[in-house]
Amino acid sequence: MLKIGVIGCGGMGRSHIDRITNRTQGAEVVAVSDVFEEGAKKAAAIAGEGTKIYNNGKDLINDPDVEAVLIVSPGFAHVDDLLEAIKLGKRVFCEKPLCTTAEDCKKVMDAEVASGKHLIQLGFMRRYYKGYTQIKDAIATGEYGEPLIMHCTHRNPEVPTSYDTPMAVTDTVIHEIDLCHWMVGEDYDSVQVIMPKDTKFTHSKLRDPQIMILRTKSGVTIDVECFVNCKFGYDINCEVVCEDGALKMGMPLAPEIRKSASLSREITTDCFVLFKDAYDEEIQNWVDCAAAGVIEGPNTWDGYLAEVTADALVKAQQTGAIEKVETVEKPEFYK
Ligand code: ISE
Repeated sequence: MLKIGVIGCGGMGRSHIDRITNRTQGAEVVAVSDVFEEGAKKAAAIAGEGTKIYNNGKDLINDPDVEAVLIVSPGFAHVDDLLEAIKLGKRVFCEKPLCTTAEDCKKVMDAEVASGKHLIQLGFMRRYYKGYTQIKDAIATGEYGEPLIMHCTHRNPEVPTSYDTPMAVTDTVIHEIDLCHWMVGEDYDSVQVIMPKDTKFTHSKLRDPQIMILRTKSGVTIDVECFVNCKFGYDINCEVVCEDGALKMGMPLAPEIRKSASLSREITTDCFVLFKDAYDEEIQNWVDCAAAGVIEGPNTWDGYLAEVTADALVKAQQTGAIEKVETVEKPEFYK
């Protein structure tokens, strides 16, 4: 049984605690921490009697009963806990982002490389969604030739009024940033953002929709429509155009309904409904891999690359120009 400590007991933290406690094989939550006592108590109650409660991440990481750490605190708080866990050689699952600056991501990456052990997995759960894994597996057969173009849409029915223009990158398209480079097995060269006409449902601090364009080092060109007040549903699509065929993600299974002279199929409005199995799968995979001492999912390099690419996209939102994605050389350790 892998004994896990969870840092951050908000909605996402509690959802992971429920997942580990009720749907994950070979793991249990033995400790939780949060600066807000009430949240920590609620979370401990999900994990069950005897769960230890801390008010800071450092004490939880240093608890000898905690073998592995799940970090679900706000992004700006990740860096210190990641460095502490690396110091103690404890395995970590860290929700996106790795850290909120490229500099902090690099610090964490350097510390992990120096430790000589792969310890950190990032919470980019879309890599576990069947729709995407089917396309990635199909590309890997070689039957369709090289990928050339990707068309993606990332639509949310609506977002809170606190959501602003940069968040379209840092909260939303951050998923495609990780997913697309993983699908084609390449890092990015440059990015650009085009702002179409705004929807009447947005406000002065949010350009919506946006079209983001990412080019990989070999020239694969990816367009992502990000539309977070689309109103009609949580609608995620992806098509990879290859030399010998085009691969489009299937719609999630839902019955086609014929009624009153029309044909319809439900689109969910909730990302946790669409990606429920993917979340379960990513945590189970992390637990299984922790037992075997490996990381199969997104790693610290992926977290660093996502942060640097996101910074370039936020810059491109302001300049309208093509912006370079400038990373350090990928360490041998992650190749
Ligand atoms: C949210 O944080 C997510 O991770 C969702 O997948 C994304 O669709 C949404 O736009 C984000 O705010």
